[in-house]
Amino acid sequence: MRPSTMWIALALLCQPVFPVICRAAELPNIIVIMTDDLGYGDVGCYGATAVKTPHIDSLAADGLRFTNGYASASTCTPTRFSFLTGKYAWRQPGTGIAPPNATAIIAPGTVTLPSVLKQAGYTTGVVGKWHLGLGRKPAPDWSGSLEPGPREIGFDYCFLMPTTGDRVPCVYVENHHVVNSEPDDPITVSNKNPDGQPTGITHRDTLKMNWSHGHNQSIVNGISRIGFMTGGHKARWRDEDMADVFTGKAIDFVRQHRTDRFFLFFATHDIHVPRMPNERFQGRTPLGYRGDAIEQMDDCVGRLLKTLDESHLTQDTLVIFCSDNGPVLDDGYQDGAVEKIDGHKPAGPLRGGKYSIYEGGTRTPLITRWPGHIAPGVSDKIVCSVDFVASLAHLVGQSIPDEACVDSQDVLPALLGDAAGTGRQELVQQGRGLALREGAWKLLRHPNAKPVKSLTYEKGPGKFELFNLVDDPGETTNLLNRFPERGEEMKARLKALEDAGRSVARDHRSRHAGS
Ligand SMILES: [Ca+2]
Repeated sequence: MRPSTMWIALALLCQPVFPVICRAAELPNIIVIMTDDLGYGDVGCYGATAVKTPHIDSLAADGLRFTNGYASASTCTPTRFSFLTGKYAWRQPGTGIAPPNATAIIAPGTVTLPSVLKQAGYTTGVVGKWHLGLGRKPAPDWSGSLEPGPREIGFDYCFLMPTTGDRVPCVYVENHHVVNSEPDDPITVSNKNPDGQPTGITHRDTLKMNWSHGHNQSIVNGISRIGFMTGGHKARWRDEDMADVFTGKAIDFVRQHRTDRFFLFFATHDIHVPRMPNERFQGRTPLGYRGDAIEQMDDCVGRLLKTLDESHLTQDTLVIFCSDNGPVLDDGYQDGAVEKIDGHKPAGPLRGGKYSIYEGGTRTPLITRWPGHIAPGVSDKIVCSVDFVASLAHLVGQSIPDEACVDSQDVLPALLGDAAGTGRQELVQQGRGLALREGAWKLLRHPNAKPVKSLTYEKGPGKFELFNLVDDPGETTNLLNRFPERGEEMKARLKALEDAGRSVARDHRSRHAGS
């Protein structure tokens, strides 16, 4: 069969099921850029003026910018868990913010975004922040093999920071091993000082960046962290180089696989604390290191996009840009973020931020770009990173078993801006408590826990609140007393979604997608 005949036959064959892919001669490469703690109002195309983000703005200008794009939770680990597994993290114990010695949270064999894409013939890689645990219980073997990890859930390649920059171990991991690990300088990680080493408390006056709360144990690169580490002296990172290291690895991955079909999950550490941008970015913005880290992150995005251009892959690559949760200013270090805020609104018009169940916690920048397939514009459709598994499975023509990815809805038409794409009709959001969004309406169910001192967390006025997000995007007016019936209906619906153990219908994955 001649190639052209083959494509026509293939197109006819798959037309009723996969109308999207049949518009393309080949499936696209896929890059998901997930930034860290970047708020709805933190980039230019979402209204920021105190920082310049030309590369992210260009993605939005050439692609689709969502005004109702969500992370599934307002902290790192649960959002990343949901993104990869298509399952709300609150359904699975042990998916809270992972400590330094967390072992692998996603069990080998779990159906994940990379495993689905790998099945479709993609070469898959993850570069950047992991924060989903590595190795087996009782604790990772930092001087040995860190198995299982990303490679056991569908990634062919990984280059990681194991948790986050504010906690030990401060080393990179490539595939199953710490980079530059030496047998005669073994790495240990613990929550007690094992050798009387200097800490952020005993040697506070030596720190290059002071801590504000917590973050006062082992000192690495002049910054004190959460947890204690020993050994691995040649393996320890320099924070100022981290963005360049990750971007270099991401670029290498694209170049190495330019002739393959690839999926890259590029998880920047910026703009999580400790914000310690490279010297060439320090002082660039009036917002202090938090703003400088935003511009550094934008530069990294630009370098990755430039690599696509140089490799002639821009037309053949679907790029999705998102954040893992909303913004926070003082998250444990005194880096000037609070003092230099000067009118910048990290969450834009939204209330709350990281840790919060208000919109600022989970509604974040979300942009899709695929030249020739996504018409540039702005979408108000509700989509969430928990949906990427089912949506991208649809794109590449893979089915997902009924028992897997139980909260991932196929919103592919909305992600591509198709006129028929209606996005989600309802979404459960996770912060301190849960919330249910149904169209314009949002019910918040606060925990009974005591308020936590935080710049972004506010205890609600009662256990429940009800807002109309179209009329009141800033969640200022609780309508529970005015619309008690709606409140009761949504309380019952939230409870039903919890009890059902899934939110996507068993028999037809796309039925609720409004696709
Ligand atoms: Ca985060």
